Amino acid sequence: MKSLFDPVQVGKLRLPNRVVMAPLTRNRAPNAIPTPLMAEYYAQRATAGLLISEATAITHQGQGYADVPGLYSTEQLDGWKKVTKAVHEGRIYCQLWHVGRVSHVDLQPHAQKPVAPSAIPARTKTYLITNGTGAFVPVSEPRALDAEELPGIVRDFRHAARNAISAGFDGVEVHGANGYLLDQFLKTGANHRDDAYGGSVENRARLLLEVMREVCEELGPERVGLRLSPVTPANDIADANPQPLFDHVVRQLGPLGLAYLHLIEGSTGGPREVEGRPFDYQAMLQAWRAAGAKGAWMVNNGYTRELAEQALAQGADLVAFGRPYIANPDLVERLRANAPLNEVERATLYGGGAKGYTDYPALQGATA
Ligand code: 8OZ
Repeated sequence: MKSLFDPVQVGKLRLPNRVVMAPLTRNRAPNAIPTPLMAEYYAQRATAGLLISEATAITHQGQGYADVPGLYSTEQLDGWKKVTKAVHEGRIYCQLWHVGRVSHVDLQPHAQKPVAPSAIPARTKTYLITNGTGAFVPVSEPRALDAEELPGIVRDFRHAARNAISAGFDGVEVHGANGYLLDQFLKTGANHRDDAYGGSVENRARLLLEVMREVCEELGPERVGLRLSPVTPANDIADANPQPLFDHVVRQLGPLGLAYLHLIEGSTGGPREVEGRPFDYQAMLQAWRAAGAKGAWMVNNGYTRELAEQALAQGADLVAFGRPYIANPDLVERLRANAPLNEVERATLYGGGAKGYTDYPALQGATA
């Protein structure tokens, strides 16, 4: 029987346990530059088997929220170097992000329209900070990317992956989930293209697979993971028939040799079952394995210690915890001791400083 507290090999890394800190957007990087406070926050959580950074924009065009970090300037890389150094003996991957249509002209280069597979606005909000005050505002109307622009996007992912390694990360997780650019290409609700990147399942999966192949070529697949969310409604995303879509995606990914695949089960940060959107994750796992995948299967969304142990018994290798990690820097130690967890304070989730960020207490006497 696997336990959450067993060591496990993931790509190049030997993880001391199977507890993963999920990527968590916290909007505390003014001008997209990681700060010393962020270094302290990640270092506090470094007993996780693996830390995954908050979503990090691969380019200015990939930005969609105020004060989220980037990975495309020297200052940003210098900021990240302090984070990876502070994490020290911990292990940390960087999540590579292009938001696509989930953005606002105020956040885009030259106040241009955000880009998307098709010019279909998402009925969702983003987060802007104006004169120090944060607010959720509707996203801007996007423009459809020309096919000629897509090789540039693939290159941007590859370049950001290289930057992540130069900044001291152990690997990268490509953000293919939650209604952002790669998920927009995958799904019928956002992709109405009639070229080689729209229409059939094969065409809609093309951009994601091109990105994955390029990033694997750049770093070696043992330093690359991918996050997917087959049925989440996050950011107004939907697909008419997700099971065959993700079946195709994992069959194509199988031979690549990824370090891991990270699945958000159900609605991101919400119910694990989405009404009207049934999905068989076990079938997806079997299809990935049948295609030759040896990487780790990481599950996420609403896990408790008990649910996590059940998932491990059913074929999962790693369990990612999101909100519990915001409020519990020593989550591994608490889960191990079956100790109570601190509750998350909602008001301090996005933006601000140390309050609700680095001031959540560890267990009394714990050496986290
Ligand atoms: C919450 C707020 C803003 C962004 C995601 C990167 O859902 C995010 C995100 C979450 O993947």
